[in-house]
Amino acid sequence: MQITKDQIAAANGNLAHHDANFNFLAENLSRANVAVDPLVKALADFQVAVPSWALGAGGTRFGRFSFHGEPGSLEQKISDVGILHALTQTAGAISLHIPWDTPTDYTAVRDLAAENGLVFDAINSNTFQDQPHATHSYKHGSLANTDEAIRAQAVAHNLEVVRIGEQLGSKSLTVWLADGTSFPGQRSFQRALAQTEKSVQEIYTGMPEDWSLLIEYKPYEPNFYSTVIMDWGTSFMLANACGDRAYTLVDLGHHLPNSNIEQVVATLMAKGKLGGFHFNDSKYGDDDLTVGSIKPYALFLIFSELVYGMQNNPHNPDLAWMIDASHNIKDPLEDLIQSLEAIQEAYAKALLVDQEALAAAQLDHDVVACQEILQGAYRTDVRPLLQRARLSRGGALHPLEAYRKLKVRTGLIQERGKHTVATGL
Ligand SMILES: [Mn+2]
Repeated sequence: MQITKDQIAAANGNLAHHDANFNFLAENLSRANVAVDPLVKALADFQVAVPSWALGAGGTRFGRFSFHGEPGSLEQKISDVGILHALTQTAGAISLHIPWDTPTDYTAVRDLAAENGLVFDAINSNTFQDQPHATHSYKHGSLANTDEAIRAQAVAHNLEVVRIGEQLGSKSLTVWLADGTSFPGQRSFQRALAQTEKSVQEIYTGMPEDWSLLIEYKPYEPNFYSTVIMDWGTSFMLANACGDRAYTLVDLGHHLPNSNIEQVVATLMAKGKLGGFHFNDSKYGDDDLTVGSIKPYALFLIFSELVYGMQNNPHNPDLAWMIDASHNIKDPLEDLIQSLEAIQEAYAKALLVDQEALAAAQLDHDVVACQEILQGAYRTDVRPLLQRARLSRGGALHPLEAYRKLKVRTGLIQERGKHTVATGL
């Protein structure tokens, strides 16, 4: 199923109301000396990857509830991202997980992505579960395993993922390592770290020279006593041990409660080592909830540091942006539309922060003014800017409304039937 620009234009209807809202905001912003056109362009250019695993029903360790029209193949997942991109014009990339979504026909997959205006972003390996026909089990770890043969198998898998990514035009590999322990004394922290460092170095050395390695961290889960790559510092250290094209990847849900993620972002960008970013939201842990659904102000503060870094740290690479969320109750496409909107909203508000005034207030030790500057930007209703950016690319004025008006889910159910899909999750 594909959505055409004509269908979207029809769903948009009369734009007079939007024009009035946009002009009102533009007038207010220009009074504050903010140029509106560059803002709209920055928003229109901002693209976030959707991972192949976000299109199906996720689940918890208690169960998984399938839904009608759920994509069963990689091709159907690409087509779902195509629908998202057609409506929002901000989901122009897909991030594959191997082996869950290993292509069988590369030409067909590449063509289908191109047809939908999508590129392949960072590709993800999986050594957190055993693969069919694998010689060794990862029950006691993969890249950090005490057994050299098991580590070698995990390194070889990562390099195989790189080979797959090369055929699709990906340029980076994301490694998230589940290795860790659930009980004190189970393993030597120092040996596990040393073995992990050696393994990631082997992966890094085996990658093509124009590829980047993104190292993700997470404090706990699936192991509950220790995780080998538990925090940004460990990831940063491992990236440095690999080389210039190895970076830290920040996942919003991979922090202990109340961590100052905006400061983590600032520190990494100052050192040119922030390579990737995973969006989601959480109340307690790695909840993988809709972006901006719980802590939108924290998201804005994080985005403010991202924008500051993008403007002031030219040695930091372009980031691989991705939504890393799971959908247990909502229609994943509707949830992803909400997430994309929240990301764009936080980005737009961060772009509105008057960096010069903020720097001056900081130098004056005017704490109150600093807060006013940030909150002034945060309180601005930027939605007309987002709408204008989408419209400039042929997207929907109101993506969620258009999705429902065009009866997308009904169309997908008609196309795919009411079957239940089993996934690796
Ligand atoms: Mn992640």
